[in-house]
Amino acid sequence: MAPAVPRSGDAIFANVERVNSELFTLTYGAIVRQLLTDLEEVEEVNKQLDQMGYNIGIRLIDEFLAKSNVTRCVNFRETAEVIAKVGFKMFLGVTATVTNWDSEGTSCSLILEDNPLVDFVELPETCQGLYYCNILSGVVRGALEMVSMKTEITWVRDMLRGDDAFELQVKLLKQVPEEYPYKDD
Ligand code: MYR
Repeated sequence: MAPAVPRSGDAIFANVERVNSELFTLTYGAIVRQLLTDLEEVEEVNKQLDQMGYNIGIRLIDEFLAKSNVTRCVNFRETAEVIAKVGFKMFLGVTATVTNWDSEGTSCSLILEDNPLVDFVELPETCQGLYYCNILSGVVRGALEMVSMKTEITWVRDMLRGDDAFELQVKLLKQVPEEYPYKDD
């Protein structure tokens, strides 16, 4: 039966967004499940998810730069804020908090209190070593490599392992200066 009061456009869009996000979450879950079946070893699945993320990240950076209008960051601190507030929002629908900076400003943590990838997810005993969200670390690593930053990314906290948040440590290993493509003669 049709609703007596038509839903407003906003409500319909919110609903479409929710359904898209659920579909995305469930699709990711199906991919992880398939990898577990095919690869058998949890360590191999972790590697594969990271590699898939990396492959996505090296392509996603173009879309990110085009859509966000973000210009060159002055330092790694600014880059981390851009990833947390603009990148995560754009592709995951949530923002992260940047914290735990080292004194050189080359290592920090991105904290996610809310992570749509893990809605409906519970890890069975046999998957305790799984980094379920490893695709995210791969995406960030790939995207940063495309803007000349080599990074090492590690999960420090994981809610699926009983922690109170997701914490990704991002370490800048090397920043390759970009070469100016033309020479003045
Ligand atoms: C620059 O200094 O060139 C700007 C660098 C901005 C890098 C932003 C990378 C965005 C990564 C998005 C990750 C999304 C994960 C879901």
